[in-house]
Amino acid sequence: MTSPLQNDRYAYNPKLPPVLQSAVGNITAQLGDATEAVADQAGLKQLFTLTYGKPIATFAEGENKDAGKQIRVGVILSGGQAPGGHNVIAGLLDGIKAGNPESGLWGYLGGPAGILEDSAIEITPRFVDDYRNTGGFDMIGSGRTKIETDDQFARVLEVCTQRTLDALVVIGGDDSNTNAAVLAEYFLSKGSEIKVVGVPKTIDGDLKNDYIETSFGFDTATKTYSELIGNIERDANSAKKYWHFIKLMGRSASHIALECALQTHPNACIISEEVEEKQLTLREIVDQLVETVVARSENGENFGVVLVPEGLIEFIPEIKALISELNDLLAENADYFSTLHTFEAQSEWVNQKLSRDSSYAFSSLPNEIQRQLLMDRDPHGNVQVSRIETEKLLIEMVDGRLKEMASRGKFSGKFSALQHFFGYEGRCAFPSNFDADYCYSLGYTAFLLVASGLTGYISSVRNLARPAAEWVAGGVPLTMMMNIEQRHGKMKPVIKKALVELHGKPFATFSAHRKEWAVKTSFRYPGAIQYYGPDEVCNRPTITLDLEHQAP
Ligand code: FBP
Repeated sequence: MTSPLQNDRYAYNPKLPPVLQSAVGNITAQLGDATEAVADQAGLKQLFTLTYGKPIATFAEGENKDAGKQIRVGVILSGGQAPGGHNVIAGLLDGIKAGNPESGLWGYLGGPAGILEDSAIEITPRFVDDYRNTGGFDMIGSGRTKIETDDQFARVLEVCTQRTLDALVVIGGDDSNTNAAVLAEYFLSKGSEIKVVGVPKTIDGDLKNDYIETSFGFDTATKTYSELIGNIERDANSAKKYWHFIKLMGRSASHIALECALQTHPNACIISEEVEEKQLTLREIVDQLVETVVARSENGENFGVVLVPEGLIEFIPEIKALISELNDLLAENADYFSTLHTFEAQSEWVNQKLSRDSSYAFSSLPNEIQRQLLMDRDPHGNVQVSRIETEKLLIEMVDGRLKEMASRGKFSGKFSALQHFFGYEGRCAFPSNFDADYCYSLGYTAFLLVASGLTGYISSVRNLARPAAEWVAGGVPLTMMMNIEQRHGKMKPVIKKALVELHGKPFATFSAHRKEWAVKTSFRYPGAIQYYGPDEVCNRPTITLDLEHQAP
């Protein structure tokens, strides 16, 4: 049973960059100069002998003789859900069919694992119509299986060859697009002509650079969280009795928390990148929060809102060192650790094995957080930060400090705190008009990259802070976005994660206002995402995008 909004959104026509409105046979890729990777150029050149240094592609009007060829394309959704994924597939399919109605698209089920298992369905226009402009990845599902061994690469090539695919489109974040780059190189090295094209997805917003201005899903997710935060702020300002500590998704970068802070003007928002830069200890972070609570209480305001990025815990120096030691320890001793059945036995063993500093840091954490740090790792051996209740940890520590101050007569206010975690609430929302338009354009562009014979590229739609009528479509060679980093003890080529730039305009804007927002109630209420109505209400990009790309 579909909802009225769902029915209405099926009929929404995404706005496209002007060049994509021409017939596909009249859209050609203009290629620029050879490119270089953002760092470690020599090493990357050796690893990607066939795909390194390709030029940036920009689509313009001009004859494309190959656009009408009959082709077969495979597509996967990889990693966490992000609003607009269905529209990428819709745009891709519509492009493919505009090229040649006999061409076909196959969706691998459940993410990268679907390719390894060769589990796919044909995506037809009739099938896609039930998903246009709606959230979720349920059309074909997603997953976090990583394709990284030689056997897996060989298997992917085997499956794609057996299905006689001409191209594979990987919709994912930095890790998945790194995989796409490696696959493109691998296919060529094996003499295969199957093209690999990536699409930038992640609500976290950390897959971006000059050519990928934002990853899709960030717009809708942050607008959804900002609506919820604004509602909570209004409740806090009405009841005047609670402090709300709100953790926001974003496993590494704090872009989501920063954007939500710019939208809602909370009393505090911790930015992990700043914590790392200034090497702030947990104690210092708590001190800053305590200062804000005390200052507001002196104004008679025993309420407020604090935003906490999900990844914070890994940026606090002493906890970062602790987590890294724990990850290695648990990976190296997985079998033995699994024989320890009680938390007491586990923590005793861990405490003996950790370095002195890390053992101290571990012991100073509340039991519940210790337990969460010892929980199951993700498939890559990392602690699952979204399951660590950092917001609760901060509440407990702030509460402890205030009680201690109260006992010395230094605090006479009240501190009653509630915790929230906003993550899954925003990942499958109906895409905003921005994400609906952007994603459809990204999918259509992915087809054009394939139809232009390009491989090892990521679909790119630029000039996004301007109306869609001024957007520019093209492709960026994936190797250009890579560097070499140490991952699990090995040096690996990876796409560089874009963390919050402390010299960038979004952070500078926040930083210029945060002192005032801390003490004076300055809440801003963004309200729900609007799909119909005036442009400034329905088609505004995020403040982050606006600030990063507005004219100097
Ligand atoms: P991606 O990086 O795959 O886009 O996922 C991001 C994210 O939403 C993070 O913000 C969060 O930490 C994580 O997914 C949660 O993962 P899971 O869906 O596996 O619980």
